[in-house]
Amino acid sequence: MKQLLCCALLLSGLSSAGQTVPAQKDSVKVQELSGVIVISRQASRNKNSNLLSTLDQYLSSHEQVDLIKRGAYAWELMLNGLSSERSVITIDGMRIYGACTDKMDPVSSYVETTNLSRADVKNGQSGNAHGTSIGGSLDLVRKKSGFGNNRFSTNIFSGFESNNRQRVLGTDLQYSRSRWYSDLDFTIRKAANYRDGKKQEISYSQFSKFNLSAAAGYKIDNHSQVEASVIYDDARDVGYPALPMDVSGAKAVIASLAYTKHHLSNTWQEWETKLYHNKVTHVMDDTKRPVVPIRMDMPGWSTTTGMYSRIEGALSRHQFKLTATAHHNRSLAEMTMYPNDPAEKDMFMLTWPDVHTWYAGIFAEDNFMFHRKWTLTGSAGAGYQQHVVKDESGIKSLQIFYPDMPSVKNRFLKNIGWSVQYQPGNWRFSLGSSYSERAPGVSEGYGFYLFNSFDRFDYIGNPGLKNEQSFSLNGTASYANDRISVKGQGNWFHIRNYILGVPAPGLIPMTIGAAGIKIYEQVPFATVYSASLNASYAIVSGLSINGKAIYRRGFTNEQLDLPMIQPFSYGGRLQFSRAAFFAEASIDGAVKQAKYSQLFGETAAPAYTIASLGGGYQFKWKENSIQVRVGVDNLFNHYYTTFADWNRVPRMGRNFFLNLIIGLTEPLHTVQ
Ligand SMILES: [Cu+2]
Repeated sequence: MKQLLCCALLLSGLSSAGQTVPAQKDSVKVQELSGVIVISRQASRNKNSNLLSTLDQYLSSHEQVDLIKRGAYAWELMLNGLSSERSVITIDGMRIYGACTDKMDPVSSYVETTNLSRADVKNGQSGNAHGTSIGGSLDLVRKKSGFGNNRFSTNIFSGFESNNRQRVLGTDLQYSRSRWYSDLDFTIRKAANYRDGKKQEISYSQFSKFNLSAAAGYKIDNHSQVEASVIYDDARDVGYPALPMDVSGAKAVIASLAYTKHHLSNTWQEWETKLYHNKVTHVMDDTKRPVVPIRMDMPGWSTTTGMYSRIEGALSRHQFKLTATAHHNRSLAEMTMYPNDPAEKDMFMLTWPDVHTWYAGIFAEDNFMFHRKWTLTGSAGAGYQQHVVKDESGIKSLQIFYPDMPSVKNRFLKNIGWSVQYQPGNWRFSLGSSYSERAPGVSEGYGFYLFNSFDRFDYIGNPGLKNEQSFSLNGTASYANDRISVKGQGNWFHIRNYILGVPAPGLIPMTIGAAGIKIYEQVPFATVYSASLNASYAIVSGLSINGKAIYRRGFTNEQLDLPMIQPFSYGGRLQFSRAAFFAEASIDGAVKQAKYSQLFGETAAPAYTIASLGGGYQFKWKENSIQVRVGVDNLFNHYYTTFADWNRVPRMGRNFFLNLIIGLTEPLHTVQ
């Protein structure tokens, strides 16, 4: 044990300093409208029976989250049915831009469940604190052991999944003293190809990943602290069966330094300032594909440096929060084509022509409890954004399409929203509306011949796009008592100047076999709405049943259906727990997709229902424990594909899983 401890201290010394936010700050203070997805394995509110499943699987449990799959790894997160450019995904408030022109590396692919305690979901305009978004925000909140626990603890975990022979191995170490703490964890995952419900092997669905995370905090005095953290994530040999290319390497280094001060005055309670830097490298190629019309290499790089400063306070019946944020990103991606005929020249071009994004913004929110049962929440923000294309040849290439294109584009982005909550007895109602704007993303503005394998078009960015503007409405109604809880939720987005790829006849695509070229244009408006219902009932002590239903719909002003919109989906779960024992049976399914986008190459995703079982037991002695979890997903080996499967690649067939988690805790003497 002592040796382990020394090793932990040594390794955690790699990153100095730290932070004093109370250990697991699960408070949901000014976040009344948000949802929380519990990820920490230690938390009793963790409802996932496969504790060692990927982060994507955890996130998919939330009603507002959809995940687009291009393979078994790095699913693309959508909030409220809106595509990923329309929301902001952060890690502890840090902005990270993916380095892939094909969305193969969402921000969530650079962390591990071991690093995280929870994910905070905010809807629509309320998610504007760390950048402009219209769909909402999802912040992946890291785990911190915090100060003053005076203990050393470690978890050693190992998991296996039968279908793709996924092996998971890792450990986390937590050391907590009154003045400092350190956390260190690493996880290795390695999976082979998976098999679908017809036992067919899905080629190029393998992946392997190594993730290391370290954080340390130092308490300067009773009311201030510093914290440093670093994440290193290295995925290799990642296959994307739904795409024509794979990833030989996706690497990210994410570092931050934060300073927090508490109790500045009776009004101002907490002030946090963080500086961060991250670098993402994405190497995409088709070397593993036996037959291709032309060999291609498509690497991409993204570097982001930024900061935010957030202050929270309370005064009489008000609770408020102010966030100032700024960042700079550089995105560069290139493509080299190697013709099969050696006499022909290689072709090279920039698909992201060294695009620099500067952003600075402020966001303020206030909760006003104007009556015992009534609360009014208001928030507003503004941001300034500049896009600069630095590469001369990149500008010249885009000027073929836009002769007057300037290399610099400035935008001013605004948002405002309010909501009112009413809580009579066991009931709770909320109603709100908001307005927000977003700037086009790097691909939408400056992408150059980006092949989309769903509709088989090459996409060209449009630097002259206007800001998208969203008007939204949201409402919830819920009831909870000791045995029953029911929650209904709905939201509606009316998005003006909606950005969409529109075919440009007459232009010739670059990709061999492509159907044509699409240019990002704006349609007058699009409408997207969602509704969900969640209910649970405690039958007897320890036995409960839970059900959920979700529906979304999205269409343009011409009534053209938007792509990747979830059809009516449902789920049911029967759970039993007594002392250290736990078991559950569940079903998940969807009806046949009736609304889909033929223009995007979609076909109707068929109906499906799958069943799963899970169970576990936790042995405890003193403060130590051994946790065993077993289960089977897709019990009846059903062959299925959903609306979120890129090119309708079938999902995994029957899959058994086994988790073994050993937790050891050593109390430390209180002497410093
Ligand atoms: Cu890629």
